[in-house]
Amino acid sequence: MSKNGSTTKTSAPCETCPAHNVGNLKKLGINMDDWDYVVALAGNPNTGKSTIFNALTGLHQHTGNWPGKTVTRAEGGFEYGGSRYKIVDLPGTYSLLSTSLDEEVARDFILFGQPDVTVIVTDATRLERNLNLVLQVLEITNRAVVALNLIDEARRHNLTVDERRLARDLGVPVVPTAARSHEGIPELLQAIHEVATGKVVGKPHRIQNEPPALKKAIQQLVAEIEQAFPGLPNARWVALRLLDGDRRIIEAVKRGELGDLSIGSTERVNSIDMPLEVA
Ligand SMILES: Nc1nc2c(ncn2[C@@H]2O[C@H](COP(=O)(O)OP(=O)(O)OP(=O)(O)O)[C@@H](O)[C@H]2O)c(=O)[nH]1
Ligand SMILES: [Mg+2]
Repeated sequence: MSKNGSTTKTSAPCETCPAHNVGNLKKLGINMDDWDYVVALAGNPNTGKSTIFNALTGLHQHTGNWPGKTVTRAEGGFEYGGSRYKIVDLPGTYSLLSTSLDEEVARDFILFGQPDVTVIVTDATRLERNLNLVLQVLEITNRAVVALNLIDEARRHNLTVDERRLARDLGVPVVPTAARSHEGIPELLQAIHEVATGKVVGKPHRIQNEPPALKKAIQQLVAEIEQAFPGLPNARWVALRLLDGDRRIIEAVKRGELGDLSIGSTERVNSIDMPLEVA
């Protein structure tokens, strides 16, 4: 039985030991011309995404104890277990259905940036609220890891989270972390590596029993969307949003812009919050 509940693990025990591999972390700062995998850091505002980003890259993204510090996406790199990773720090978002500009940057990248692994950083002291976004992200990808961050704060408030049970229920790895003191970072790195390389395959629970009429409508729309936008990931998600009347997605389809949504957020990257120094 793996620590990741219902996930499947096939590697030898020694390779999966975080202590064995942590010395392999090489912080690459902004030097990442080529990479093997892209990792997105998603999560509600103020959950410690930029703190994790800094711990992994050696960069100095702005952090602070108020929501909304990161307003554009920032990129950095690290090397681990023989692979080069590009990691993207995103603005906080409560929902993939959000409409504010900051939140759009995050949403567009998660949906259309095609990250190899999405790390969903949660606040262990406010888990219930944070699970909304976790469940939405797990609707669109099984290549995810949940970081149960601020676990030190949770302990301080005498809150305990059964991370094994949570991993089993969600169907993806869950790693407790206290990013500010680097607690759990080796385990998080290992989980990212295992998902990126396919050693661990997530099996999120998804709603299966849609009413027949909805199922048919989704099938029809997915076929049309895939024809209009070949290679688009998450055509099913787009179909659901269209059926839901999501104005931005309707506009994007009408204008033939769907495939460009992730490019749009790249263009929004400006100098406001870009990483500057390597530690
Ligand atoms: N006690 C404790 N504090 C943490 C931890 N991780 C981050 N922090 C603090 O929490 C605050 C928010 O951290 P950030 O990394 O800026 O959070 P963020 O998710 O990037 O925030 P946004 O960009 O606004 O979405 C900062 O004051 C961090 O020092 C942790 O594990 N434990
Ligand atoms: Mg941030």
